[in-house]
Amino acid sequence: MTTFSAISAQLEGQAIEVPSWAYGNSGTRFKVFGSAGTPRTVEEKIADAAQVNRFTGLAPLVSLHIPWDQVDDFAALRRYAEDLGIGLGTINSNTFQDDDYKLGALTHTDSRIRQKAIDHHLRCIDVMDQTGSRDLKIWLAEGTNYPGQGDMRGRQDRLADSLATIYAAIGDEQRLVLEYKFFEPSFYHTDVPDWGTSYVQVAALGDKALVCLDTGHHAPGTNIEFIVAQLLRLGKLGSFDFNSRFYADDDLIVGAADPFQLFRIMFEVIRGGGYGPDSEVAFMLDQCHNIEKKIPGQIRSVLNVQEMTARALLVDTAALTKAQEDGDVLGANAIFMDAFYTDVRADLAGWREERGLPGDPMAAFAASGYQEQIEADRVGGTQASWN
Ligand code: PSV
Ligand code: MN
Repeated sequence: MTTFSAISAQLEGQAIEVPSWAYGNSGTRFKVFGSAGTPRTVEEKIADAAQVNRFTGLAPLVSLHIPWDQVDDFAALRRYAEDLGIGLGTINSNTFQDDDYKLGALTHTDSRIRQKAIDHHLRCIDVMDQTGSRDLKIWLAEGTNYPGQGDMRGRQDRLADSLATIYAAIGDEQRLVLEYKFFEPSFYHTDVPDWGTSYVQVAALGDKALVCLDTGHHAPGTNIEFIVAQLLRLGKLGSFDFNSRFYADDDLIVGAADPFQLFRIMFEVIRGGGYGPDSEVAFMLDQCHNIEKKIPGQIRSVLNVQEMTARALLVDTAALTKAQEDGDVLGANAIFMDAFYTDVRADLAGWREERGLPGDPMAAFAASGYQEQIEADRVGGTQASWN
């Protein structure tokens, strides 16, 4: 099997973008719990995100959601983030919390509402120009609840028209990534339910339009790594929203529910050229920390991605290819599993220490006093939340 020292250089430069909303309060439809130290402002969210990078060296960008993270001066917000050693990343549009969009936004039959949703995306592109963000991420909560409620075909056509108008405003260095989700909040049909629909829509737009794969947005049992392989093969994998799930869109810590799935995904990412300095695939977290502390939750998450990346890099691909070509079914499987079962935690701790990072970022954050400080300082105001 490949050794850790043979792959350690490939861990250099790994970047996992963190979502601003992970630091705010979140919950289920039953309850959103408040917690001490939760940010009240966008700046406080960014300050918390900077801690994740400080202790891991893995999270140089924080992604914003508009309007959750609306501020008057995005250029100033960018400077604020840069002073803390991080940048502003993907801009997420939000067309799921306005009464006008109850029956659709980019797909609505009413051209006034469609235009309002398009204008929101154009404003997001203005924000990107100020923040220096590369990606506009679009997730649409659109669809229908009852058979016959809407014209599914007409909605697809209106979606294509609306996306084309938005795409025309995307700058040369910018990209549009279209996320899919198989259900929720619409339950009969969703307008962008799967990677195929996202692919069809972005392929019609052009090279700067790509698919965003949220790991939580698939039916149980879906072979997500196959989708990764296919999208990379087509040159259309733009970005990931990483999280993990037991049932549906649980938004739990990536790698927590099924680390083997994360390993398999990272193996296909590497296999397909989606990892490393020559790849433009963006790796982002899309998570909520409903009951655990949020900054340690994010630190744990980026470490899980790094750990499964290291294990995926350990696969002896030459031996694997030979076993596959020889028809050695169990031999090939054993080569794959050997890498997955390799404990790389001590090696990664040493790798971090060599780079001036704490060997155990979770422990170092806990010892830093930052959590106690924000819990003492952030009294009063309104805690950030998803509504
Ligand atoms: C929708 O479930 C989603 O995955 C989209 O990425 C949103 O931007 C995010 O969650 C936050 O609501
Ligand atoms: Mn997502």
